[in-house]
Amino acid sequence: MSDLSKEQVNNDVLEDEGRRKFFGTTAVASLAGAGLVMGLSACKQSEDGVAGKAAGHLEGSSKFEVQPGKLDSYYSFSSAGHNGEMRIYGIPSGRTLKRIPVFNVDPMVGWGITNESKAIMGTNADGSLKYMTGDTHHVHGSYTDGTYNGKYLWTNDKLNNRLARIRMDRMECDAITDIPNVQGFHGIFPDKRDPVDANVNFTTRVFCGSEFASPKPNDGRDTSDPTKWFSLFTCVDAESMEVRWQVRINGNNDLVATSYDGKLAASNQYNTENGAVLADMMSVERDACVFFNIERIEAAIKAGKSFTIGNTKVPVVDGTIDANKDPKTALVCYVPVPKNPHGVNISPDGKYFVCSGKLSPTATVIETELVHKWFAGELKTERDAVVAEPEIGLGPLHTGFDGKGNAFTTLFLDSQIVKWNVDKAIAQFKGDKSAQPVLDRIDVHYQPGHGYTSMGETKEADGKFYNSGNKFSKDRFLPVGPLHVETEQLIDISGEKMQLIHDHTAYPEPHDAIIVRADLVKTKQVSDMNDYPNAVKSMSDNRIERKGKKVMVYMTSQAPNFGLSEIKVKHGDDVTITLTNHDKVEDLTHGFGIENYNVNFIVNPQETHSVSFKANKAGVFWIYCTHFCHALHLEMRMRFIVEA
Ligand code: RUQ
Ligand code: CUA
Ligand code: CA
Repeated sequence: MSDLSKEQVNNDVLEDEGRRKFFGTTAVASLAGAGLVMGLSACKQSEDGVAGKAAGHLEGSSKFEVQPGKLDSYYSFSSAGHNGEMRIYGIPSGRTLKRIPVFNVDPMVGWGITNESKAIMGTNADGSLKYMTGDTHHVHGSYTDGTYNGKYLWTNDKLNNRLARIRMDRMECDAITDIPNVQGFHGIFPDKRDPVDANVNFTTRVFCGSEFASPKPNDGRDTSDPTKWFSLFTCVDAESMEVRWQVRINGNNDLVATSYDGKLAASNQYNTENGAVLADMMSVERDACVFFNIERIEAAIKAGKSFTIGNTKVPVVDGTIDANKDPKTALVCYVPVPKNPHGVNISPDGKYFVCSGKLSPTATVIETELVHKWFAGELKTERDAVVAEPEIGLGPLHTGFDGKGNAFTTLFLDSQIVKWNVDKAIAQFKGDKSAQPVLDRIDVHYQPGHGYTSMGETKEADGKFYNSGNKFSKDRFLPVGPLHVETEQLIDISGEKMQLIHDHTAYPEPHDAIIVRADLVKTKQVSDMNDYPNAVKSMSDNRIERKGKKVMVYMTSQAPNFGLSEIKVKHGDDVTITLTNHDKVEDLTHGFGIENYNVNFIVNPQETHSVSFKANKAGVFWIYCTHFCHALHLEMRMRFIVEA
């Protein structure tokens, strides 16, 4: 540990005995144990004259109370980490509205249990799920002309390297795509413009970064030679969800952001060293923010300047540094930023990308226009695209914007959110000594990872709310055993000073989220029976068909009845049950569970779902409605009889 960082640790402890001791030392010590603190330089908070407020004050919070019967004004769509799902919260209340199963199995709705959901998730030849788990970190919505159009959400699976799409009208996953030849698929960002714009000659895409280099193809070759491993940046078609192309890069991709003009995608890199072990990944002072010139990449692919990997058909272009020395033809621009940066976010006016230092107490501001100039050959070095690098605090990670020129960055080590002004940072970088970019700090509890503002990733950023997604909750809630709940803290950013509104809980372990104005989201509250090709459309269609050992059961539900009173099969039969809910009333969902058969799913009004399983136990097994639907809900049951 360097002397500076020791001093910082001591300061942390002295400044505010109780609280800072609690997290400050543990966090810095754990990083120090990993040798990480070496890269940190001290950031004296007194220098900018802005001290963190002791939080816990709830001034102004009642102003944001969502009273009984009133609705939230925003949706927050959140990832769920290694729980594998996506979640919806109401903002400002922080109430959980829905958990959308995506890469995980969820008996609440039968995700991973019904044939329809298994088809989306992907199955092996024997019908079992290919994967039952995932790790979602990033959620982004589809755009038209720089703001959300309410059509789709996407999220990544870092664990099994898949991109999932959620239909926003139903808030259900409708497609999952495997990203080939990558590992550690992390950041995603869609285009911010829509192909319906006649001036734009592309279809909407989703850009995907991957962190971990791996052998190509990863079939057992080169396992002991990491110099041959590399990472890929991937483009997926937003509509077809097919993988369109990939770019071979030096180093890794972490988070992803896109420009507002549809021309650039950016990704921060913490491992330009291509290190396979920790010490190597921290060996250089500067890593990079890499910019992908989408137009040139697509032109190169059109011109056939691509290769493929193994049996994969996806065209791959070469975006390595050596192959992109001439800016005028380069596909990729590597802008150096200090050190192991994390997070890349673009300001709502589209002018600046901000990359946080993580191991440097700085945020780096890169001007979009100057990146374009580099590609035009009009800039001396890549680093000349950097227009500011303010010192903002320790462990900066993610940045949100208020649309009024201010940035809000999470400081993991300082357990603070810092508000800083982009123009002032630029003036300071130019040499104006009077410019003080840091405007305010607020303590959060504890160690924030992600932070995001209301509409902050759109040109309609409204500067109302900031949500701090904290990584440690420690003492903020009733203890519930060793696995702690996470804290999310909502902050009012409408005034000069940030004000804590409230803490709300999040089941582990969300990462990034977006906050979307409620009027942009139009859901369908009742399904259309015609959207289900296997619907059992008439009550008189309730029947059981047999073909050899295959038994097909077609059934309806209407409160408080199932369309059949029993299903009789033989031991060893392959049974498929298709159930259509004929209830039309909003909220009238039925469940379908078979005792001791591990079958459990729901049908919302007018929906059809099916399950297939082997009747591998003889006997009488009650089928009952699992979802409360009617005064006679308990009576809504039937028999599954398996003859020996
Ligand atoms: S990345 S802190 Cu996906 Cu920051 Cu989570
Ligand atoms: Cu149908 Cu409960
Ligand atoms: Ca590094």
